[in-house]
Formats: sequence, structure tokens, C-alpha cells
Amino acid sequence: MERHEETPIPCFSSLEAVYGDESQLQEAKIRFDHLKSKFLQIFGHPPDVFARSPGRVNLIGEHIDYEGYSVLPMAIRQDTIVAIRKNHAEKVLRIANVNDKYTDCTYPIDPNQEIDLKNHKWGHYFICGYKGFYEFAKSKGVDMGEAVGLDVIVDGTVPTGSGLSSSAAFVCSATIAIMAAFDVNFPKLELESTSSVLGIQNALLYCQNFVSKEIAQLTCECERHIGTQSGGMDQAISVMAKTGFAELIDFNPIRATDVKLPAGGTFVIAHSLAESQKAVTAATNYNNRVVECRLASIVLGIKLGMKQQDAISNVKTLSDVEGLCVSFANSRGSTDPVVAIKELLKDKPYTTEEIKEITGESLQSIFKNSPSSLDVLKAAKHFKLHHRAAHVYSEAKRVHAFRDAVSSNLSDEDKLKKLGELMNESHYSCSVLYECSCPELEELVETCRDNDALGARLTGAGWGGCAVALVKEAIVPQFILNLKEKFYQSRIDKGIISKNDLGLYVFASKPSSGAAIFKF
Ligand code: NG1
Ligand code: MG
Repeated sequence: MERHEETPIPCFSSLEAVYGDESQLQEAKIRFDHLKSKFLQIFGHPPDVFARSPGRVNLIGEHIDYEGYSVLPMAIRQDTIVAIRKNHAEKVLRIANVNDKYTDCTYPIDPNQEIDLKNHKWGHYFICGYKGFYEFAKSKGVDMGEAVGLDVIVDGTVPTGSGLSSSAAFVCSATIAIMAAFDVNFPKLELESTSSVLGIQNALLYCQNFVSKEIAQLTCECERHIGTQSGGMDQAISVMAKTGFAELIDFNPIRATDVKLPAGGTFVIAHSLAESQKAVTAATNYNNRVVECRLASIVLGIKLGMKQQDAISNVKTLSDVEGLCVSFANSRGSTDPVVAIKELLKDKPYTTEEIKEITGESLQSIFKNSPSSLDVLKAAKHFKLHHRAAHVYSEAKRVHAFRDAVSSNLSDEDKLKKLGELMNESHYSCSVLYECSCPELEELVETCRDNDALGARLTGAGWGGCAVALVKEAIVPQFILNLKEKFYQSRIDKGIISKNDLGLYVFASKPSSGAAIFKF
């Protein structure tokens, strides 16, 4: 297995390297031409450079990246392209979109500007990259000098609110485009010095030569400016993906290991048509689960024998607790965190008061430095610590079982069967223990299984968005037809989607390539 987190983001002068097959290539050519002429039309000059970054489908390992556990996604062909140019004359960031649905956004050039989270706008994702980039430069001791204006046009084909990481595709392509915009020559220089004596050109060259794992880490931090307490899966796969491979992504530090999927199987992505706007529902959905996991970790830490204050300060994730289970093994007789939660966490939800009793500190005080967690506390009535932890630990094991099955001696057919079973188990856990499914996803996953999928599950954050099904290659066209008839037709009849758009909502997907810069 090849490791490639040390590779820099590649810069290309032609599209062939990234957009593999002929139809994809033709489509890409049209998009880039269109972007260029639109840029010219709006801003009066062509872009300096383009960056693209893909969406992803997570095959297994849901809601565990932020708990420090490995996940197994692959990049999809749909991506976001950002065309960009520095504009010294106008001291603003002007952000347009090829899709008229997204009206132009203008932001100040101040890198320290606050994002207005209460007023969500699509352009905010660009500002995530902008702020994050400047913070990154600063953290490296690089003086960026006076900020300049930027002209930007965005073209995204990843369906939004669908669990396919349109947000990460946008944040990653924006961040990389910003990095690229500050220097127009892309020699792959090895800079010996990282000191602050670097001039601005060199400083940016220095940034460009940052290897993928650093960009993955940076873009993950960028996206947190939108107010979700994301793990790093989406950005890591978007930046580090390689054509033909899914990736096992490990965290702390971020690493990617190629996973070659068994022959004879195809992943079909299907949209439930329920849109999940994570930036808007964060307090009750995504961030709520992050907070519940944190509380479960602290409570487990204390019950395992840590002092209250030590647990509050030091136990951040459920994977930290797994380490503690090993340290406390002698007194307990088991190192298994699943045994620990059975013994130490009650099955019923915990009230705020009950948790305060255990931790000796109010929840407001525990989360005082995290405004988005305080929003969660305002909205939450109780906390399902046992269920959430049970999901995380079992899902973490399934990721490794999936990886092990892929590299086992089983026949391809048996491997695929095993992967399908693990996907079904993952869905059950997401649905019942983590409660991040919704009626539309349940119906869709059922429909996939009824139509001979080897396995099917929700993918991404959930509460809407897509399911992913593993299907024998030979039956993919029939499978998609069946889904059209049994799931989508009634929605077409009701006018929810148009028949012509079906291809956007259900499609087979091959592992695609990661982020790239284009200059032509
Ligand atoms: P999506 O599906 O893009 O909302 C989110 C998180 C991931 C991961 C999954 C659940 C962001 C940017 N991404 O993905 O890090 O936690 O949910 O597995 O918040
Ligand atoms: Mg997202």
C-alpha cells in the first residue's frame, strides 16, 4: 500500500491528468471554457489560476472522524472549481457563481473579519478558506503584507446538502486557489528555509509546497469557521484522493492509505431528496452529536477513575477513552471500551443535572470556550451518552473489518458480500444508535436492499442527503432503473424532481482523483 500524504498538490496545464475518461474530459473542457468566459465577462480580465477539489462518498466510518477514528471514503467525480485573480485596484473579495441560484457575494479584504453565522450565505465557505489561509500564513511566521482584492468565480457540481461534501469541495478548492493566486509560477521548489525573512512571493511558494497532509489539516480548520465542529475526513479525502482507490484516512496526524476495492462491485450513490443543511441545523444535529461524544468521554474518564478536573481538561474524544481503558485495565479486567460503556454508562439519556453531578462542573463552564457547543446546550434537553458511544466504538471496528476484508484471502465475491454486510450494520448503528437518519433515507436504503444491493447505508452526516449501495457490477444498470421506478417515480409525479435531472440524483461512482491546480 502506497502512502502519499507527502505529495504536494499537483499543478497541471492540461485537464487529462485529472479528468480521466473521455466523457468526463469533454464535460470538464466545457466547464473550464465557460468559467473563463464568464470571468472575462464579469471582471473584465481572465483568471490567473484555477483550483479544483472533489466531493466524496464515505463508504464506512460515519461520525467517528471527530472522535479520532479512521474512516474509509473515496472521492467522486463531482467537484468544485474556483477561478481566481488578484485585483489590486479593488479592495474587496468579489465572489460569483456560474449557477444563477447563487447570487454574487462581496466581502471585505480584512482577513480577520467575522463570518456572520446567523445569516448563512453560500460565499461564507470561500471566506472560511480565506481566513484559514491567512491564519496559516501567520502561524508560519509569514508576513503577508497588505491584503489585496480577489475576483472569484465558483463552479460546483457536487450536489449540496447531500452528504457528498459539497462544502469541503468548496472550502478545499477555495483555499488552494487562494494559495495559488498569490504566486503565478509553480516551480516545485524545495525551500530550505521556513523563516519569516521569506519575501511574499517565496512565502507563497512555500505554502504551495506544503504537502497534502498539511493542506488537509489546514482546510479542515478552515471549514470550522462555518460553525460545524467537523472532523477531517472530507477535506483529507478531497485533497489526497487518487484515481482508482478508496482511502483509509487516519487522524492525528492525518494519513491516507490506498485501498483497492474488490473487482466486480460498484458503489451506487442515490439521493434521498431530503436536503440536510448542516450549517443551519448544526446545534440540534451535527454539533449536538459532537457534544454528546465529548460528554460521554468525560463521564467515562471519571468513571474509569480519573479526577473530575483531569477528565474535563484532558479527555477530548472517545478514542482518548480507549487509551484510558488500557491504562485502567488492571483494576477493571477488560481493555475493551465497549465493555466499559456497558458497565459505566446507563442506557437511558442523561439530564444536564445528572452530568453536572458526575463532573462537578456545569456544562456551560465545560464548554465555555466553544460558542457552537453553547448553542447545542441551549437546544438540548438530554444527552444519549450510551447510544452515541456504542455507535462510535462499533463503527470504528467496522472500518477495520472492512479494510481487513478487502486485503483478506477471500474471493472477490465473498469480499463484496462481507463489505455489504458491514455497510448494513453501519447503517443500523447510524439509524438506531446515532439517530442521524430520516424517513426518506430509511425508505431509500430499504429499496436498495430489496433490489439486490449487497449492502446499503446512509453516507455523510445524514439527516437527509445520500445513501451509498454496493451493487454487483453486472446488475448496476438494472439496479438504477429499479430505483428510478420504485423510489424516484412517485417523486417525479409529485413534481419534487424533474425526470431529466434523475442522473444527478442516482449514479454509479468510481474512485476519482483529488485536488489539483490548473494554469493555462
Ligand atoms: P458531511 O456529509 O459533508 O456533512 C460531515 C463532516 C465529516 C464527518 C461526517 C460524518 C464536515 C465538513 N464534515 O460530513 O467530517 O464527520 O459528517 O461522518 O462537517
Ligand atoms: Mg459538508
